[in-house]
Amino acid sequence: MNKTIIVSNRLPLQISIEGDKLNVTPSVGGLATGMKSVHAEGNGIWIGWSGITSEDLDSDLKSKVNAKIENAKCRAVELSSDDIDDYYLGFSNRTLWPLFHYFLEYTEFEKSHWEAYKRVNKKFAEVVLNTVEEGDTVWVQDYQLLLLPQLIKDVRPDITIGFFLHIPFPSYEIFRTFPWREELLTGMLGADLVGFHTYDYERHFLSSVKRIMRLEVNFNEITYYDRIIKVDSFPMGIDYNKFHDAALAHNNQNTEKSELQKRLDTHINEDNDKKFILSIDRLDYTKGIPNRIRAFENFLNTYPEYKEKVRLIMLTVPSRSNVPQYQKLKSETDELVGRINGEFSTVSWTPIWYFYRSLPFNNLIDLYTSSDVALITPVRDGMNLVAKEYVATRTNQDGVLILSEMAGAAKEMNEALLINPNSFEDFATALNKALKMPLEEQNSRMKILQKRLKRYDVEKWAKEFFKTLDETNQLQEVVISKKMNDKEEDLISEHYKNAKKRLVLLDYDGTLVGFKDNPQDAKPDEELYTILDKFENQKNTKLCLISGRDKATFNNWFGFKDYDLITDHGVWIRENKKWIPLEILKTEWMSNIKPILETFVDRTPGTFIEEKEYSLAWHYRTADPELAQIRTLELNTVLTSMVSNNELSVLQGNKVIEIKSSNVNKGRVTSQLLMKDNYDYVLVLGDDWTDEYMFEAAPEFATTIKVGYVKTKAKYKIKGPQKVRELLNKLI
Ligand code: GDG
Repeated sequence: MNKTIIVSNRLPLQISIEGDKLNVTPSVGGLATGMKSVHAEGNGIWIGWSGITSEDLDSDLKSKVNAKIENAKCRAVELSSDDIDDYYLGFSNRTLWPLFHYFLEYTEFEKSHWEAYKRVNKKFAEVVLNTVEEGDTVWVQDYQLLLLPQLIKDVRPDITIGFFLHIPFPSYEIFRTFPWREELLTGMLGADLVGFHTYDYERHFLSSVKRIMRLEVNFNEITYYDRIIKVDSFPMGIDYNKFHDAALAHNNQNTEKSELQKRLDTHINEDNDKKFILSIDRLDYTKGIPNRIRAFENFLNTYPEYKEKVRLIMLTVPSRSNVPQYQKLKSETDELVGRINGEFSTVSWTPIWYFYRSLPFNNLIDLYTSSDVALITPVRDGMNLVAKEYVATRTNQDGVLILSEMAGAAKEMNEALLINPNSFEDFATALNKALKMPLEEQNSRMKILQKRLKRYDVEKWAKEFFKTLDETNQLQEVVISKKMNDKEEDLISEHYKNAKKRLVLLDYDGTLVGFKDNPQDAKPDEELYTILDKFENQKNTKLCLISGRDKATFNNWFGFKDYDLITDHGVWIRENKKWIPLEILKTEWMSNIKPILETFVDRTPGTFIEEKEYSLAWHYRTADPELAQIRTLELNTVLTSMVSNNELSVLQGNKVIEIKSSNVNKGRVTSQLLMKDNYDYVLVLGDDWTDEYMFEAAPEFATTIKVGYVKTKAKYKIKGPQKVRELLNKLI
């Protein structure tokens, strides 16, 4: 039975060792809940680190721990304390975390940490590869494992892989500063579906893929050799019922009141006017804690009538306390709370109640249900589940959520009071508005928020992700339709060998050689000459290179060889070492078109004009891909209106627009060649849109092969120049 393998940095288990007693309890976090049904299904397995380093496990304890882990349908990746220091605390939390949250000043680019990150991702890959079987699906979670998808795909291309990033994906301008950016993107592109919380993260990722990897992106699909990778947003939800039901039980007093609740009640009962404002976060610099405290101070000064009336309850949960920035944040927070409490407190009122600890779930519910306002103001946050949990617990549909625009959650929680966390004014206005908001308005806002959260809960989130992953598989089938398989390759080779008279037509750029930034750099290499020479020496074989390149360049590269050459899309042919024009073409039009192309070059950095004898080409492969997309549309419109007299045509090639006489194309010249002899075997290879003319003109029995996995009239598709060379070698 096919299974789903979930992979995350940590296993969803808490393991504690006391003496010889081993305690293993399931984690209750959002991810663990979301995956519960996926994990429980069939023989689903969760792979991750147990939380105990290998140094702390002797072999006896290790087998006991592993047995418990296996029992919980999990499998452990063993990590040493060095791994944790360098991969987790180092690279994940001192490089990726600050960089992806736009804290460039905190980002360390430490080579040894990067090496550890690669090493540990490989350790995860090993365990996954030992676990995965045909037909399984792997779902990789979060920023600690960005390289894992490709490590799996390399070995098991047949396995479907999903990846979800829980933190923001930064804009290209931030991401480009990262020294190993290409490797990181390559790692992620091993997945068949890459998911983010919001559309903004999705578009930032696509923008980096376009600019750094220079890949074709069509809406939200990336073409990556023979694969299509889908990118989409899936805003993670919470276990709505768990929070809502806990709050109902709490409010109906089905459970005994906690000490904390009793204390809260004392204050609530003191005076109807007294209000609680709540914030809950891990103590992390992304959560905007110091700013929130300062903004609260400003609020009290702006609206002094709230003094002695409102309290800010701040629950900050200890996190990553061995990373220096977190230690600094802790002292800054302590100091700010101390100062403000010192400044405003009276004998009966302390403005900030500050808890630096983690509280049990029932206390969390006490806080959520007792607070009139939730003040969630991160400076950057992938999603923020606390905001959603607060809403879920408001069973009477009262209470107000103030939420930072910088949290992913803000995108789907429009009915909250959204603020810019850097604006003290926004804070003060929103707090005042929240504290004064009529119950009716609170209700109507809460109702809408709750409806959405209930519908799109964490289980739905996981389901939607899997549904899209399934669809990605179907997409894949369309792309790889016509992909040449080994059997077809053998058959082609057999036909070739048995043929009596052969015609071999080969396009050059993108077919025999890969693209270079500058077309003049895509020179033939020794290996290519050898292959072509061998073809030339085959009996009864006519080899012809057919290209849009100009005569001078081809003469320079192949002038001393015997093969036939066709250049300028079919304007010139060289047979028996003699160049003959196939067409007599006008060139007067060039002086009109060139200035137009020049204006496009001036306005589009990275583009240039190639002047050929009979055509003009505007190349844009090194330009900014988004700007190039706009400019190509513009240029096409301008040119089409100018060349409407049918004498000229505009060809859209691979990262090039070419204007040439309508009389010539590779198809016409292919037909002419075919008429010259009685061939019983025709092989045509090309990668570009202009090569489709050749495929069309080729006879029914011809073997036509498209290089690249895009729509084509050819019979087969193959991957790239390397694969072309392998095939040609096989024929000869
Ligand atoms: C990352 C992204 C994204 C907090 N204090 C206590 C406690 N919590 C629970 C909350 C909530 C969770 O921790 C915190 O989740 P967040 O989403 O707010 O934040 P991160 O930990 O930074 O998570 C974030 C998330 O991944 C999911 O994709 O939303 O943007 O940074 O569930 O309830 N739970 C208990 N005691 C506490 O004291 N029991």
